[in-house]
Amino acid sequence: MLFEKISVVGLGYIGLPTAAALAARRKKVIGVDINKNTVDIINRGEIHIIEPELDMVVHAAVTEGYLRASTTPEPADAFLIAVPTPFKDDHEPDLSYIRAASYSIAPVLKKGNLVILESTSPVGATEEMAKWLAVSRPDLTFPQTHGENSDIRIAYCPERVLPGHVMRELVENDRVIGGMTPACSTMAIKLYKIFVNGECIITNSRTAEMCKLTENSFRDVNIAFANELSIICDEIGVNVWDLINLANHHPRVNILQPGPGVGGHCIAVDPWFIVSRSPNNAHLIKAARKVNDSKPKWVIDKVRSTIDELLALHPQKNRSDITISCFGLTFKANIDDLRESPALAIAEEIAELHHGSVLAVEPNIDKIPSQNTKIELCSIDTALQGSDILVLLVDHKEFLQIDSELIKDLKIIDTRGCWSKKLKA
Ligand code: SAJ
Repeated sequence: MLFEKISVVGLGYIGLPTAAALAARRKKVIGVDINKNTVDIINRGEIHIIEPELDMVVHAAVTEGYLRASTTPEPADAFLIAVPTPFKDDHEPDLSYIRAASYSIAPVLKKGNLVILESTSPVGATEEMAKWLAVSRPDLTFPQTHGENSDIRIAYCPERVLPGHVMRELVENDRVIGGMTPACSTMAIKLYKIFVNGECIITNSRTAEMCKLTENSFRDVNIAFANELSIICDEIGVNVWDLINLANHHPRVNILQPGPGVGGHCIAVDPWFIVSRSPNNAHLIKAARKVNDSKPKWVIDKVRSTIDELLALHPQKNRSDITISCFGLTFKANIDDLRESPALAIAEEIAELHHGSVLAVEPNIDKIPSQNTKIELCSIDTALQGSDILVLLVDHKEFLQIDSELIKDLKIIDTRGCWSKKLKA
C-alpha cells in the first residue's frame, strides 16, 4: 500500500479536519503540532476549534486508533504541511512557520516520501520549502535537482474549504495539485483520492500557489466593489441592498454583499501575497484591500454621527446616557471565529470612543478575549430593551429572526442589510 502512515503537520483549522478526513478513511494518521495543549486535547478525542461535525470524526478516529497527535514528527509515507503563513508589518509574507515545519520533518524523511504544502503561500514557497529540505538532508535527492527521479516527491495543493462547511467541502471540492514534477503530481493525486470525491486537477507548483491567491483576491475585489457601492449609495440616498438585488437580476451581474469590512485569516491576507510579489502591477488588488480595510472606519464614523443625531433629538440626554449595542463580533455569520474580525475591531473602537455603556450580543462565544474593553456580553433581549443605538455587524441567524416591532423605534446602523430589509417590509 502506497500510504500506510500519513503525517499532518499543523493541527489548526485546516490540518485537523484533513487529518480527521484521512483517518476516517482508515489511514494511520500522526498529527504534529508544536502546541502541547492542542496535542493533549486531540489525544483525548476532543477538539480545540469549533467546526460542525469535526468533533465526531476526531473522536471516532482517536478512539479507533487511526489518529494520534504528537509534538514531534516521526517517520511516515507522506507529510502534509498546513501551518500558518501570516504577513509581517509591511505586508510581506512570513514563511517562518513553513521553514520551521520543513526543518522539523527533514530528519525523519526517507526515500519514496511525498511532502505536500497546503498552507496559503506566495508564489515560489514550495520551491523554497524544497530547498530547506534539501539543505537538511544532503543524503536524499529532491525534484529541483533530480527531476522525475528524485527520492522525495514534492507538491503544492491549496485548501479551499469554507469555515463552517469544512468537513463537507474537504470531500466534495475539486483540488488543484501542483507537483514540482509530473511524478510528484501523480503521487499527490493518489493521496488526495483517499478522501476527495471532487476532481483533482494537475498543474505546476507555482500556478497552484497563484491559483489559491487568485481565488481569494477575486473574492476580496468583488467584496470591495460591494463595499464601495454601499458608501456611494449612502452618500446619494440610494438603498444599496435594493440596488444590488435589482442589478443581480441581470444575467451576467452577480454583486456580493457589503459588510463592515473583510475579516478572517484568508481573504484579508492572501491578496497581499500577490501585491508583495508584483507591487508595481497589482493596482486593483491593492486598492480592493484598502477599500475593505477602510470600511470599519466608515462604520465608526456612522456611529459617531448617529450619537450626535440622537443628542440633537434629545437635548436633555448626555453622551453617557446613551447605550450602544453591537450585534455580532465574529468575522462572519454563524461561526465562533474572531480572527481579524472587523466586527470585533468596530465594537472595541466604539467602547474606546463612547462614554456610555457598550453592550455586545454574540451567540457563538461566551467570553470576549480583549483585555481592556468595557464591552459587556448580553442576551438579545437585554440589548433590545436597554439600548438607544443598535449596530448590526454580523448576520447571525438569531438576529435575522428578531421581530421588526422590537427594533423599529431604535436608531439602527445595519452594516449587513438584514434589518433594513425587514423594516421596509
Ligand atoms: N464577506 C462580505 N460580503 C460577502 C462575502 C463575504 O463582506 O458577500 C466578508 C465576510 O463577512 C468575512 C469575509 O468577507 O468577513 C470573508 O468571508 P468569506 O465567507 O468570503 O470567506 P472565508 O474567509 O471564510 O473563506 C475563504 C473562502 N474563499 C473563497 O470563497 C474564494 C474559502 O473557500 C477558502 O478556503 C478560505 O477563504 C481560505 O482558507 O483561504
